[in-house]
Amino acid sequence: MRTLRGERGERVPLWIMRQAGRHLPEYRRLRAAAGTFCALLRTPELACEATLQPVRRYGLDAAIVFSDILAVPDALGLGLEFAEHSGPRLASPLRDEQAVRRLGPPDGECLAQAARTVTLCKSRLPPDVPLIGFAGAPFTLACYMVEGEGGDFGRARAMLLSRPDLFDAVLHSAADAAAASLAEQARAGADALMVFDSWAALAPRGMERQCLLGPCRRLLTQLRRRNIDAPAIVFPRGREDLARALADAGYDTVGVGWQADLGAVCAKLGGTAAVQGNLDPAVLLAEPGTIRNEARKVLAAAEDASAHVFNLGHGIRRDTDPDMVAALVEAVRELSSGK
Ligand code: 1CP
Repeated sequence: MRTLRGERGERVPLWIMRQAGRHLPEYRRLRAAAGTFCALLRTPELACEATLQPVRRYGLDAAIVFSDILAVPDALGLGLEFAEHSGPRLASPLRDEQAVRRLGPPDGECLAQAARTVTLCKSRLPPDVPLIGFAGAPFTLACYMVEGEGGDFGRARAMLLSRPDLFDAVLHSAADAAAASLAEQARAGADALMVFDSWAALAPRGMERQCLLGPCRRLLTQLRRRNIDAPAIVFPRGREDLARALADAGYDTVGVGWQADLGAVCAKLGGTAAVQGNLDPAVLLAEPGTIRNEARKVLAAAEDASAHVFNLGHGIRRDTDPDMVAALVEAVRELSSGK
């Protein structure tokens, strides 16, 4: 928690994006027992168990609540479904003006689901392991809300260019709903909050203020206005050039994607925010010697940051061997102690 606020501690803390998920055999068993991904998400007892699994196995320094960024579009009435082979999708994407104009506030009961998982997790986590709540950033959420599913987001990009007024309305709705969800998670006990802008790189050049910075600022302003003071992490994957502007907007920590130059991002931040990241997830497919070397490089690149939370530069791959994750945890602990 101190690191997220920019203080260096006795070692560099570590957690892993998508640490709860398919690379873990115990997650695959839990998921099979739940029947569907949505059942797992919507049953606090099971979602709590998924949250705790990686913490138990690896002794990580933080837990992240088991939920999904698509829970917010679901709460906005777009209908989350999970197709076993193609992944999550929204049943009613926003394809025309009428659909956008019909958007209302998020369903409270829907948002309360993640909050109930948070409460349960907090009651079961060791007191020295903070819990991270999260939501999608407005742009990434808007892309899914218009498109309905992952891919190249062609329809979303077309709406953005042909009807910027409509896309703006989607961005506003996404920002407000994400802020409401994060506020609920914080009130339920989430210690830190993370905003995933996984598809930030799809925003057209010259439109970053409108698509990325403005909406991320709006989200954070709404949180702070609700008196939520938990540290906020933002992950502008592929647009790390915006790190300084996001720090100036008030984000405490900037997550850095694996393709970005971590040292250069730290230099640009000049101590205005802590950094999180950014080991290439593919490194975990290698052997412990390579993992240790690459971890050392990441730690060295972040040496000039005000503070550093070690993480991958995107989610862990499902074909990762848990023993290699354990090797990473051990390497980071050992290499960073004394920093
Ligand atoms: O069991 C399964 O098959 C489902 C796999 C899975 C999991 C484990 C999905 C589907 N979501 C999750 C959980 C999840 N998603 C968490 C909590 C667990 C943890 O991190 O340990 C988090 C933080 C997310 C965030 C998320 N969901 C993002 C942002 C981060 C990122 O990876 O870029 C995104 C883009 C999603 C959408 C999503 N959910 C699931 C999939 C396969 C996708 C990608 C969809 C697509 O674009 O096609």
